Amino acid sequence: RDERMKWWREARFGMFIHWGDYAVLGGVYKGHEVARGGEWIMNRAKIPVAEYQQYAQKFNPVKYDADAWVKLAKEAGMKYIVITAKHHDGFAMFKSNASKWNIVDATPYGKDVLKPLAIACRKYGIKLGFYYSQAQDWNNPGGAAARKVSSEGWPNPDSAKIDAYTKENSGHWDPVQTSVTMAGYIDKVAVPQVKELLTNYGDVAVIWWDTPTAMTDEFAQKLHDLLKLQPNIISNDRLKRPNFAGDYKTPEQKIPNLSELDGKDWETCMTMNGTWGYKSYDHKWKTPETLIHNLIDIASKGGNYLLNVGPTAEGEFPQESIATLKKMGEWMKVN
Ligand code: JFZ
Repeated sequence: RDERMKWWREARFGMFIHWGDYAVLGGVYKGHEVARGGEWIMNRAKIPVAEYQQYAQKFNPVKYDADAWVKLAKEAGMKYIVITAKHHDGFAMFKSNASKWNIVDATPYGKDVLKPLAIACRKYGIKLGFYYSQAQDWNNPGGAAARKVSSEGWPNPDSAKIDAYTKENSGHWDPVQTSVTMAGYIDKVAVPQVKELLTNYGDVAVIWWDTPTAMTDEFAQKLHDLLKLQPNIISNDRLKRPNFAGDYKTPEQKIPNLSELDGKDWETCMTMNGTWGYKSYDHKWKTPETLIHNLIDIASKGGNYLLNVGPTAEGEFPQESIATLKKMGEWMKVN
C-alpha cells in the first residue's frame, strides 16, 4: 500500500473537473436560478428523465482541448486530475456499451472526452483519476437518488405533488427511475461501466466514489473487486461506509484542524467559486491568494488539495479559473 500511495503522498495538489450534461443548463432551468451545485440541477428542479435527456442535444464541446487543460494543470503545479466520468445524473462522459446515456451516443459531439484526456495526461506526466457516482444515478433506471425533497429555486406549480411522490419513492421523481431494481442497475450499468473505465484508458491512478446512497456491502464488493484490473489504483472512502474505507479520507470544502488529524491520508476537495458543475451566474470567485493560502495550510498538515474546475458545455474552463490557475502556477514556480 505504501508503494502505491507514494506518488499521491508527494502530490499535494490536484485538479478536480466536474463536467457533464448539466453544463448545458449552467444552473438555470426555465428561467429560474436553481440553488446549490450546478451538477445537481436535475434533482433540485425535479426535471423528468426524458426532458433532461433532451439537453444532451445541446452538449457539443467543440472547443474542448484536453492538451491545453492538462498543460494548464501541470503549469499550476498540479500532479493529478480527477474528472467526473459519470456524476449523479448518470451521464457517461465516455463511450459505454452499458448505457446509451453517454456522450458518444447521446450528443451531437459524439466523441469520448476521456480518451484525449488520458493521452494528454500521459504526455505531461500527470496522473489520471476517474470520479464515478456508483450509487446515485438519476437517468439509468434503478440508480439511487438522495432522499432529499423540495424543488429548491424552481417554483414548480406541482412541487407539493412531486415532493410527496419523492418521499414515497426513495428520492425519485420520475416513475421510469424505479422501473429497475438497484441490484439490476449495479449489475447492468455500474459494474460494466467501471470495468470499461478500468480497461479502456490505460493506467488509472485514482477512483473517486461518491455519495453511497442506498449502497449495500454486496453492491460495494462487486465494484471493489474490479479494482484488481488496475493493481496500483488508489480509491477514496466514499464507496460504502464503514466497510470500504479506501486509501484516504475526503473532508469536503474544509481544511481539518490539527486536532482532527489521525495520521490517515486525506485530501480536501474544494471549488473555486460556489459550485462544482458550471453555473453561468456564480461569480463568487475565491482569490488566488486564498487558494494559495489553502494549499500551504493543507500541505503543511500533510494533506492533498483537489481544486475544482467546472467547464462549460462548449468545452472551456471559465476564464476566472484559468486566470487563477496561472497565478497559482507563477507562485509555485518561485516557492
Ligand atoms: C458530492 C456530490 O453530491 C457533489 O455534487 C460533488 O460531486 C461533491 C464533490 O461530492 O457532495 C458531497 C459529498 C459529501 C459531502 C458533502 C457533499 N460530505 O461528506 O460532507
